[in-house]
Amino acid sequence: MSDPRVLLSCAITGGMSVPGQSAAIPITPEEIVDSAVAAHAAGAAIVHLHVREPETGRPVSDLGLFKHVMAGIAERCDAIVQPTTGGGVGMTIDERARVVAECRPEMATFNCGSFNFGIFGVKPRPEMAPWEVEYLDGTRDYIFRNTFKDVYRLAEIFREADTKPEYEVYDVGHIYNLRHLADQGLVDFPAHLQFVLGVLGANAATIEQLVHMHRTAVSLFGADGFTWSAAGVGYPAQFHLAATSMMLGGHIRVGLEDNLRVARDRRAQSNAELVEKALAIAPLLDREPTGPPGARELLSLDHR
Ligand code: KMH
Ligand code: ZN
Repeated sequence: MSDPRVLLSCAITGGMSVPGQSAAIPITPEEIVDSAVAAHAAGAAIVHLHVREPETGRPVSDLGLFKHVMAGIAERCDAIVQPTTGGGVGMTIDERARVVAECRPEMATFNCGSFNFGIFGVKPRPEMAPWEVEYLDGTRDYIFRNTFKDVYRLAEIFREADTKPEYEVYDVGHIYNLRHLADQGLVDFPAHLQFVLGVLGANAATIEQLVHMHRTAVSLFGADGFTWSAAGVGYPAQFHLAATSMMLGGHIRVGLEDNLRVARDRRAQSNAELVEKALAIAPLLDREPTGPPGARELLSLDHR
């Protein structure tokens, strides 16, 4: 029998959505801290973080905001705090990874390849400011850049900081990119992979594609070479992939970064609500939600 423990990561606010999409999206540092602490209380072991300009809600990578939010969460709970290195349009990899170099978090995201990232299909709403509508439409021409030069450099920064990468793979080719990095001696094992499915520009959020990507990873790293989690973008993908992942022995990610609905006809009021729904499925599948201490053990983070 495989380990029944399942760890949940909650992606609290995101770096692609805009505030007018949902009033539930936390914006200010205080809102982000409160939402992360509540997600932890609901059962999240990891909180995955972006930060936003407090006045407008525009996604930014401001180091001061990251420090403020990370310290605020650490004061109130023991969740694994996982900042993004996704950055924003036009930023260099060193700028994107400054939070890793300066704050040396236990974990941070490590994106494994370049691809289109389109959210221009989101309908403009009356709540959106003009910049938000422009921002969404601007993703018609947006490439999420993670070149080989970028990822080689990123690997160096993570090693120097002793930060564990969560390898974000959005498509099958990204898993081969990761194998390439491993062949260069740039990956420490066991690695932790996040299969992020459902972004327009990468792989679809279907059960078949999740199974295919998981199998590909097993063929490249061996079943003991990695731990993994699945993040479905959109509704009902978020919960369908969570259930599939739990059946296959994986971990799960939910949160307002990836999905704004808790039921077909109901928008989520909070991250905690999404966490509660996903974890309610766990016992039905003989999986036991584990908090930060168990997650640190599963991810070999306890040496720090
Ligand atoms: N900024 C997005 C294109 C992550 O959190 O590492 C994706 C992103 C992923 O930022
Ligand atoms: Zn993210």
